[in-house]
Amino acid sequence: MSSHATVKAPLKPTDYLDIDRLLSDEERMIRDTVRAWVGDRVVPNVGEWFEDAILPGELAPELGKLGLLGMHLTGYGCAGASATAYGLACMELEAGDSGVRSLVSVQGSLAMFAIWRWGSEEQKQEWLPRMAAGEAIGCFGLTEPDSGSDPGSMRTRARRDGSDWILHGQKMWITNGSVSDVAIVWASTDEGVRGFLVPRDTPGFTTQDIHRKLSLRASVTSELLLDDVRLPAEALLPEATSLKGPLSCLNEARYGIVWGAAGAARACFEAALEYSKERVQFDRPIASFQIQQQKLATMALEVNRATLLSLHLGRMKDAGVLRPEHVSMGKLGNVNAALDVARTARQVLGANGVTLEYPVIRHMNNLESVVTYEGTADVHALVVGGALTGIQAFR
Ligand code: TGC
Ligand code: FAD
Repeated sequence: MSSHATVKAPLKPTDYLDIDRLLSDEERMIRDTVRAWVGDRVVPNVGEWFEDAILPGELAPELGKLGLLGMHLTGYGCAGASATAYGLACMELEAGDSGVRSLVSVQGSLAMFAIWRWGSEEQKQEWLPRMAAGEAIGCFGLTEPDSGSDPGSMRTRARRDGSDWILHGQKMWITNGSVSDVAIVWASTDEGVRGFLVPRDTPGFTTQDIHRKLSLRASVTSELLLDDVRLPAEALLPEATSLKGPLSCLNEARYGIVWGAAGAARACFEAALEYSKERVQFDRPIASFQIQQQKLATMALEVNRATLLSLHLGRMKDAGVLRPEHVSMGKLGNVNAALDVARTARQVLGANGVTLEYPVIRHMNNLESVVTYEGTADVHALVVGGALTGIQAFR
């Protein structure tokens, strides 16, 4: 009886495998709320933001009101949502633009998570409620000009001076850097890698935006300069004492990217599907040519595969069994898949595909950052390879 009903049900091109039915009512409701907000606030405007290289500041309080900042954290004004719900939100945000998902990832999974997981009670009380509301913005400074994939080689130093700390160094490629009220800065010390909360107006701390990016343009990316910045003892994240501190935060943000990449891929596929049915050449819609149908079928497969992988990892995270090595496989697979989908979709759109009138080339360019930040595809392949073989190939 049910198989008969399944055969007759119309197949949804945008949810080919009916992944929707694997979600709870609450998860669907959260997903639809975020999708509606993205459709209203991001989709109509993001081409212009991308062109002008801006991300309006008013988005953060709106995202706060929606409960999306530090969404999967508990207490301190955070929504305490499941990992799967958080993932679904990231998918919808990145279907709009990777820059908007980045804002949410860096705020919730990197800056807020660092304080939530490794901070003192006072630090949590001071920062988390305002950050959850989008009234205060955070950034996460790990990368340096000479220290990217190998953050253990960082040169930024922190030394004790009485009960104070003195920080000196430079951080590079920092999302939200110049718009942040607080920077989480990771530094090498005599006691290992430690994290510090550096409020915006601290003397000796300045930022400089990175311009001329052709990717993730609707996102602020900055350099952080720390010139003998003096900080009180209370600025230290007391519980983080090694590289494990920042790397634990990356697990959270990478998990969101697994979902986000599936969202960007879906947006590109949908644009290509729609275009292929409308665009007529040789007196036929281009969707009627076999070679275009093959492209559409391959894109649909990749989008569905990426979404299922995200959901599987989400369920694992909610069950408490997700490991960093699993997240690496997800980020590696889904971002590479999204790049393939974006590049294919761009070709389906012909010349129109190179303009900002359509979302595809924006996603395609954004994904070049996504495949690089939070650990490059090479880094994640090596994490997976290490887990498979037991042989560490980084050095
Ligand atoms: P290794 O010796 O393996 O480990 C050092 C310590 O860290 C622990 N650890 C982890 N802990 C939690 N989660 C993980 N994923 C962890 N990986 C390692 C490890 O157990 C050890 O702990 P302990 O207690 O013994 O100290 O470290 P390594 O120096 O060999 O490096 C390993 C490697 C290459 C995987 C790591 O360094 C790495 O992930 N590199 C990539 C760097 C990266 O992803 N940077 C991202 C910067 S932030 C960013 O890009 C934000 S963009 C955001 C946006 O806009 O959306
Ligand atoms: P490198 O590490 O120099 O790598 C160059 C190439 O060498 C890559 O292809 C890499 O895969 C390869 N490679 C490196 N090591 C190995 C190896 N052992 N084996 C094989 N191949 C290897 N960082 C932050 O801390 N906070 C942020 O908020 C942040 N936001 C960012 C926003 C944007 C838009 C971008 C582009 C980057 C951001 N980053 C941020 C930095 C990002 O995390 C780094 O760019 C990334 O970790 C890679 O470092 P790298 O660029 O120095 O490349």
